[in-house]
Amino acid sequence: MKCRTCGERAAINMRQHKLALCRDHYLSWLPEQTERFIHKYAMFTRQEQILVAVSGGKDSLALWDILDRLGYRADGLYIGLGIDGGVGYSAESQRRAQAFAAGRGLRLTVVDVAEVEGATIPEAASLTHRGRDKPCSVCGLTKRHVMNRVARDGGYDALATGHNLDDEAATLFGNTLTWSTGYLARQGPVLPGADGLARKVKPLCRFYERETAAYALLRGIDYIYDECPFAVGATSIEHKETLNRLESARPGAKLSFYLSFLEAKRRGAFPAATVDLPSGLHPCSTCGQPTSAPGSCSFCRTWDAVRARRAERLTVA
Ligand code: Q46
Ligand code: ZN
Ligand code: ZN
Repeated sequence: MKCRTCGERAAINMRQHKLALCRDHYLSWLPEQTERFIHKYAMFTRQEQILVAVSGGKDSLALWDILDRLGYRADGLYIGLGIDGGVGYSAESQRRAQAFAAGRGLRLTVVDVAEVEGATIPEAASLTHRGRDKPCSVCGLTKRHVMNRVARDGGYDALATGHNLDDEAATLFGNTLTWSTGYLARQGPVLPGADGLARKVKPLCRFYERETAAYALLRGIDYIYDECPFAVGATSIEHKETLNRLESARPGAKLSFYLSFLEAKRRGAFPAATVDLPSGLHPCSTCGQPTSAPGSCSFCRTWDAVRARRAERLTVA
């Protein structure tokens, strides 16, 4: 297989795009496409300040690399969750994120959840009813809160995450199976900011996971290969497997599923009335972030309960 641009040996063959490229042309193709999507979906401009949520994995580091190369003003945010899983998951991913930032002279904010809130994510999960063995619910709630807080306090215009097409198609598939119209109405490359919440953008949402992985590898980015140990058995992974079977029978199926959804949305398939946010939001009485719950937001209530149980345990011990 030869590169379509220069005729050299291709490093990647993208059957779904009927396109094969050599290393160098692939490394310029992917950022060019990202730039196209940033404009197409009006994600942000070069004058705006972007906060990239980096996990130390391939997608978020590839995204930060691309935005920096394209000349966007992008800082990073790493959230230390305190997850070990026998592989030192959090410590290793933080090391990768910090080395990446240091190597390129980029600014990275690190928020260590245990330091700020008083417990790691797995500890917090074991101390609340929000999933004892599976900390994903506390984790998701905490990450969203921290991202919003850092974006607001730092005056960032947009919060960018490294979600790829496989992630988006799996979320879309899950929401379609349950016809969660509220979630479907809010899913897309851009979620506009409102009431003190930063605009959320996903510049890599049209790239297959293997495309972002190939970019990170060919670019020589040192990222953490391990998934979070708690991701095992997640329904999103089952959905990804189902979609992968579809994709191998019909290359391009995943992309077409996602793009047809965006087109249906553009034509009004999910009217604004189905969006439960942002109407009815008010500032949390404790942290000031927008919430629909009366009084404190669920982040503050959850972490207050974690700290109270932790204190009780320490007293008993
Ligand atoms: S939610 Fe769950 Fe992820 Fe948090 S605990 Fe790990 S798998 S990192 S996206
Ligand atoms: Zn080439
Ligand atoms: Zn709050």
